[in-house]
Amino acid sequence: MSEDLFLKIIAREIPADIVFENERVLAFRDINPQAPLHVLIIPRTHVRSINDLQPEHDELIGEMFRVAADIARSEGHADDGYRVVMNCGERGGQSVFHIHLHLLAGRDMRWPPG
Ligand code: DGP
Repeated sequence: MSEDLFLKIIAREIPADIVFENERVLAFRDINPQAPLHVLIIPRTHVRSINDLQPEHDELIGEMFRVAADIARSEGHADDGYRVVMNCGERGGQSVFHIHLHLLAGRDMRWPPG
């Protein structure tokens, strides 16, 4: 899968169902949803994976989690609960190399994850 896929969504070169955006982050519905609500929260700036995070990204990562919580709340899942996941690398299940936080809600989550 293209490394630049999510940059293309940010640039509106690929359509996406965007649920939230500001100057720093974008959130859109996953094309292959694994739960009734499945949204990806991404930074506008390109960071390849968790392995590439720098201290300058700390605030950005915090904002991504807060945006996930805001979306979960606005979609009615805050009280029932939900899961946020960030995959890293091939064995971690990462297929798009532009960091993204998965927000999954609307069903019971299993543990441990597969
Ligand atoms: P991961 O496997 O953690 O790298 O998650 C990548 C996710 O990106 C996966 O759940 C499917 C989603 N995805 C891939 N291509 C597209 C696309 O073109 N549009 C949207 N909305 N989601 C995509």
